[in-house]
Amino acid sequence: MVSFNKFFTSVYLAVVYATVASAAPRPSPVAPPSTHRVHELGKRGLKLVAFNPPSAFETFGTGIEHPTSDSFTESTLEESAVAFIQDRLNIDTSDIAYRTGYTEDETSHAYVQQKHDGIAFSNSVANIAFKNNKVVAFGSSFVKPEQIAKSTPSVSVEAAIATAEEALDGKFNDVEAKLEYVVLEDGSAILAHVVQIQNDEAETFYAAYVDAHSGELTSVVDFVAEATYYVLPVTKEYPTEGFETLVDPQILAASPLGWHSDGVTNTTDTSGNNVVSYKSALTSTTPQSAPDLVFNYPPDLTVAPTTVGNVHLGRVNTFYIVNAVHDTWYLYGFTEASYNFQNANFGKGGNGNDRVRVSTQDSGGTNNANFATPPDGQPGQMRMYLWTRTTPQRDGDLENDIVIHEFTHGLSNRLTGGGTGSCLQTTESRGLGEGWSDAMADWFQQDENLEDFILGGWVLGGGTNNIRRYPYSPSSTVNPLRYRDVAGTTLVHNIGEVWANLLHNVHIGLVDAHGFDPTASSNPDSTAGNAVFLHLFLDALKLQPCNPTFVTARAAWIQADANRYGGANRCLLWGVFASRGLGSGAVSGNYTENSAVPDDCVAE
Ligand SMILES: *[C@@H]1O[C@H](CO)[C@@H](O)[C@H](O)[C@H]1NC(C)=O
Ligand SMILES: *[C@@H]1O[C@H](CO)[C@@H](O)[C@H](O)[C@H]1NC(C)=O
Ligand SMILES: [Ca+2]
Ligand SMILES: [Zn+2]
Repeated sequence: MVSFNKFFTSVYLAVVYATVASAAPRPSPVAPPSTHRVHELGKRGLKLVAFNPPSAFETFGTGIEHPTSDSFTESTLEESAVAFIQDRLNIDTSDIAYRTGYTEDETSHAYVQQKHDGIAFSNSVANIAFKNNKVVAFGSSFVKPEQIAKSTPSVSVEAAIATAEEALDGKFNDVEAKLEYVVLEDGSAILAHVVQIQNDEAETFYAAYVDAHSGELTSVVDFVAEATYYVLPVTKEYPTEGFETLVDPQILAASPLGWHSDGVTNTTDTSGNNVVSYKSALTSTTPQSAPDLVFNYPPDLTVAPTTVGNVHLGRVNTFYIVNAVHDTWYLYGFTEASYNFQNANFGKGGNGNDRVRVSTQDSGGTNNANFATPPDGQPGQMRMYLWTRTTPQRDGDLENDIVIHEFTHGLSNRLTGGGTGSCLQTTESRGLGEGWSDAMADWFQQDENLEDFILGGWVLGGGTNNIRRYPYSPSSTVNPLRYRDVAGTTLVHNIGEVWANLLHNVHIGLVDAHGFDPTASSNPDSTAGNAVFLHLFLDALKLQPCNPTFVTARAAWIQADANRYGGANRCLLWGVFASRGLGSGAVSGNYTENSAVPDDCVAE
């Protein structure tokens, strides 16, 4: 966490320097991949890389003073925003165009564009938040272009439209064309005619940017969204944290045809290549609420989960979570070849026809959930139940940690022993299985603060309610569980708690060492501690033997680190395991504790 913040600050400073330094030469901007999107366009497969300058972002806690702090209430939002940017970036007010803004919950948000000769920049923007007359946040991709094109076009708008129609295989839709500046990756700003091009048959709809001096198509904005879901984002645990509208959350590297196609059949409901979410019968899915894969079923948590809208929401949320988790795991190595759950495998190995079936609000039980993992090639079966501790009852389908816990049984059972679904059968290994499931739910819902983690709090009524005996925590006061506590119990969840808490602490150790990356779930190349953790998690499952023990599961983590990171985290891992009695002399079978680490890991 510490190192990530440092990194972030230095990036910000570098960007601000580039912005305010006037004549001084600067290196060409090194654009991270997130500033690019490659579009494949039209019938000719034309490829265009759209560039968006990196956005610097600063937050200021309770806020900082700004030029109109003292007169904020008499100033318009536009005046305050323009004055702040003018002061902060040291640029002329004529280069700043206020676009829009609003005030909500005592916070005012202003959205601004860069401008030159009265013409706005399309991809150079800023946003400012004011609270209590102070600035609390500032984001900016403003640039100081090295070259800027003349503001009078030398190519006609008609010629620009013809170029765009040809390249994008569509028709100009008569929405008035406009002139805008566009910043390119080389630091220059071109003048562009912006025209909208549509093709209803091919379902394409673009804003095309045609250089108003050279006549070339330089960039596009793609308006077509593949799908929209109103759900609880996978990074949140409880419905009380707020549902959100997510547009195109699928990761194409993991689900190449999106979430609603297996290459043969395309769907418009909560069934797809990775999962089908249904109620009572496999065919009883939730349809899109509007065309083009919009799934918008807002919750009403004041009425029973079994009311129609809430049933829909349960299916949509589990459909989304299983897909999102499928995609993240895929990037970290749970693929067709390593026996994952998909109907079509696109020729990439493994057995197909085994997408996950999620039975939502299943009537077979209450106050629980489960997941059955048959061998690769047969569908995984998740059953989610209603919880009866509250009035109205609560639906486990809406509590993401429970859904992720269950799906992780599929991960651990398929990766251990090579897809048989038969290698977590002993009491100890089933206990470890519960531990992986809790630890995975914990991983998805952490941010850089790595707080103590409670499982199943909301379905039990919220507050400090916890399905487990203790929160997961590095503190031995909050969570005293140690390796020796495995002795004498055959309760798999109690055994799992020991393992999950060890992994919680491994996660903290890795993030302390390597920082936290909030994009890790879609970025397996990240070197941050949370990404390292997930790699080791999956790698170790693949390495460990059939029916592992704490001792062999520990050895698999250490080997996974040797394989992937050359043992860079070996002593860190030993240190965490030893801290709770799973040191190098710990004994399997009778659970005798030991706090030793290998000699080369002994601190000086
Ligand atoms: C089905 O969906 C895929 C992926 O979005 C798309 O490429 C394909 O054209 C669609 N097929 C039909 C018949 O609509
Ligand atoms: C645990 O097992 C080990 C190895 O078999 C043995 O040496 C040790 O005495 C045992 N400890 C206890 C407390 O039973
Ligand atoms: Ca499979
Ligand atoms: Zn479980």
